[in-house]
Amino acid sequence: MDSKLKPANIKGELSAAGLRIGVVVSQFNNFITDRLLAGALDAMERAGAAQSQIEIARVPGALELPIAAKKMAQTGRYDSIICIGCVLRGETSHYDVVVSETARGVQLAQLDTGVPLIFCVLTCDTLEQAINRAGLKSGNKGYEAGLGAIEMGQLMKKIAKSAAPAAGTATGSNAAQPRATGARTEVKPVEVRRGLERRARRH
Ligand code: INI
Repeated sequence: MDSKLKPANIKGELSAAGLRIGVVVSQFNNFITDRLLAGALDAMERAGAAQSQIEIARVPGALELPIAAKKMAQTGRYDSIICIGCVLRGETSHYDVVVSETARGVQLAQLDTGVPLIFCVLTCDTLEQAINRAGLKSGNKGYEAGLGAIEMGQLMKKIAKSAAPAAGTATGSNAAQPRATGARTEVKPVEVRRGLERRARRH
């Protein structure tokens, strides 16, 4: 039976208005990553982005994407960040490590900082497969990532806005919390020392 409930839907528009987007691009396999970057820029331009709204950082390889993206996210300057890379099985015996650590690092960084990190890392067996995903048969994954960055950037703004109470109405545990800075709560060295001392006294 269909429900009569019609809850509000929150969706990010495909408009770059008011957004700042970061892009981190791996130079390894740059024959592919340059094409992915071109696809992402094309999508953002079509969504109305101006050059001044986009900043690009270059890293040596896919494994360096997470730390650079996290550093960019922690500045608080970006609404979303695209991570572009290409890992080819044929070129490395540690393919699985590069792929899984890159994906894990990007996921951790976005959850840590609260800034959407769009994962645009091709993981292919052959160069031909990568070429097909960077502008030929299977479209351009960079283009999809560009749209994803715009949509997520706008969605996060909307969610933040809908969660913020009107002036003077903040109440209880649902009151809006200060915006996350992206920094993890650090345990101060002195607190660690005191904790250890307390434990030592108990034994
Ligand atoms: N980096 C990639 O982006 N793609 C690859 O296919 C790749 N291979 O084949 O090894 C690769 N390795 C480099 C790695 O990402 C780091 O840059 C390097 O290990 C230094 O930390």
